[in-house]
Amino acid sequence: MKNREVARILYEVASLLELEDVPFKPRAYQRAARSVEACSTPVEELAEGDRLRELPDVGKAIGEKIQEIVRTGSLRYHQELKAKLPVDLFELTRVQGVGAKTAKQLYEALGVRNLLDLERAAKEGRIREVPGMGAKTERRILKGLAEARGTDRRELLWYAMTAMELLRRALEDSGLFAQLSAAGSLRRGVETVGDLDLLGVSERPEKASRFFACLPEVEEVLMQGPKRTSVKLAGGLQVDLRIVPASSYGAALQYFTGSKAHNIRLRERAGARGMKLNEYALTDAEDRVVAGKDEEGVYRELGLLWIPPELREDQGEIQAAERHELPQLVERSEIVGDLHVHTDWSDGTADLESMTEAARVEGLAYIAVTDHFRFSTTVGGVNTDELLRQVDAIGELNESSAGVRVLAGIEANIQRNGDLDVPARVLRRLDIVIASVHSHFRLSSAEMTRRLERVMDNELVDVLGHPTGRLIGERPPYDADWDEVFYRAAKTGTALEVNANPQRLDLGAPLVRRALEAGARLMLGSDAHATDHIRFLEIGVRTARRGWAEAKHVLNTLPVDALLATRKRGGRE
Ligand code: DGT
Ligand code: CA
Ligand code: CA
Ligand code: ZN
Repeated sequence: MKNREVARILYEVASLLELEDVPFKPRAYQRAARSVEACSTPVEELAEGDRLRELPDVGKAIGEKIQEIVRTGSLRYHQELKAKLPVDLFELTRVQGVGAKTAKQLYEALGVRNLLDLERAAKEGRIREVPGMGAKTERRILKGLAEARGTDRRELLWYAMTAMELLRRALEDSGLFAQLSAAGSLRRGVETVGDLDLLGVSERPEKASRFFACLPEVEEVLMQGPKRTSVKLAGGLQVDLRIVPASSYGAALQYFTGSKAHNIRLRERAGARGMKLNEYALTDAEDRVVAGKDEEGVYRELGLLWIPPELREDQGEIQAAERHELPQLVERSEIVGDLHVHTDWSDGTADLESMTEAARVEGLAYIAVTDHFRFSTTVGGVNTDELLRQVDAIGELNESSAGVRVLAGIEANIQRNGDLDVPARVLRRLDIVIASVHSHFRLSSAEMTRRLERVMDNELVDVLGHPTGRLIGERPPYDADWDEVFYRAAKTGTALEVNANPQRLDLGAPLVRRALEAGARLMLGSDAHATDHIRFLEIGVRTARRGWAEAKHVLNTLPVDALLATRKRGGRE
């Protein structure tokens, strides 16, 4: 264990004690943490030689705690304290403007547990609603978040979409725009977005662009004019608004949607046909406008079907459009169930009934409750008894409520050797089993591949959860031979998850495409830990579409009985 990780636990203990108003101790832990962090010798080495006391600010009591951490990988005292406040205090309090007290308040009011939750709450304007906080606190936190991760970070798709929605609604409500659309990477559904691109048509471009620059979300105006306005939002995200004549709207939308690689191919194609394509129009050899007011026209005049933005990456989509062989991409409305949902039986914030109700509001016909199975290093999670009680509770819920059907499931942990931590007799009682890697991330590619193959050989495993384990901008995928894994998934009939959590989107689009080529099937899961997370499904769908997925490739486009019949162990017993 690295000094930094030991220090992190000590820092958290300090914050938790501080919240409990324990005198003196918090500072003691803080100093010890700093001392561990600053020490160039690995604490493991010091602990081994019984030399921890050599560390400045580490006394007998804390020395023993460090021993425990080094020996067992965790600290019981820390876990006990954390049970009362299961949030990532270390991460949260690193954000300027968030102390332990604020973190606690945010957890109690909004269920904020980690940076992702904090970011979401801030960007969705929910922090200002918390009693005693207000818009100023929210702004400060947004600024702190932007600083905490440097200015050049790309925005996760979900937040970019949230910001775009706010802007678009405001602009539409102004009545100043005859047409308006998102363009750029956001329109293509890319998992991270560098800046937002908006395209509009207006009869009063001067007024429209001034209106845009004066929106309350805008923190800084970088450039303003009737054709182009660039601003920065409070969260640091840049937005470009371009206003074009109606006759050029389609050509401009095509151009500013990109991708650049797709546009280059398209321009080449125009050239080869004696035409010219730019952001104003498609013109013929005599400079006559052939198309420009809508996108369909541009593609049509180039001899192509209209290409969905998600495919515009120069990955064969132009050839497919030419041969009328574009995929029938899966749509959000075709997703009838969410197969990855957590409740407060494990680390979710909402109870079974609330999650079910949220699914109903989202128009779903069924959900699978797949809480975490308890294992030593995570807080929360159901054990065998609780899981069986949950199965009964789900049975009762299904009896009493017509409407959303609830499947009993689990998100089991894949152990290092590819076994699950849940006994098979318990798994047999469940409708659906997701198996996920939550530990031992750093195996060799060969060992990880074998591990995943072995778990998919298990006939009780229906889905491999967030298959690569990546966290966008934070943790790379673990090493494995993915084509081997996909091949085994296809062979064993194990579905691969497209986890729709904004920071996961795992499998990502390129791997989705390879998985489909190997013949594997997908499962879309929101991995919801709160009621409004079910809406993440939207970006799961966007990711699947970018991987050329059709409805027939996605399990949860099936009605529930057909879905259950696809399992290796067959339909309902
Ligand atoms: P981003 O913002 O980094 O997530 O990615 P995009 O794709 O939104 O890129 P952005 O905002 O720089 O430009 C928007 C679109 O405008 C881009 O997808 C294609 C088009 N575009 C921008 N610059 C060029 C260029 O130099 N050549 C061509 N062909 N297209 C461009
Ligand atoms: Ca952009
Ligand atoms: Ca841009
Ligand atoms: Zn999960």
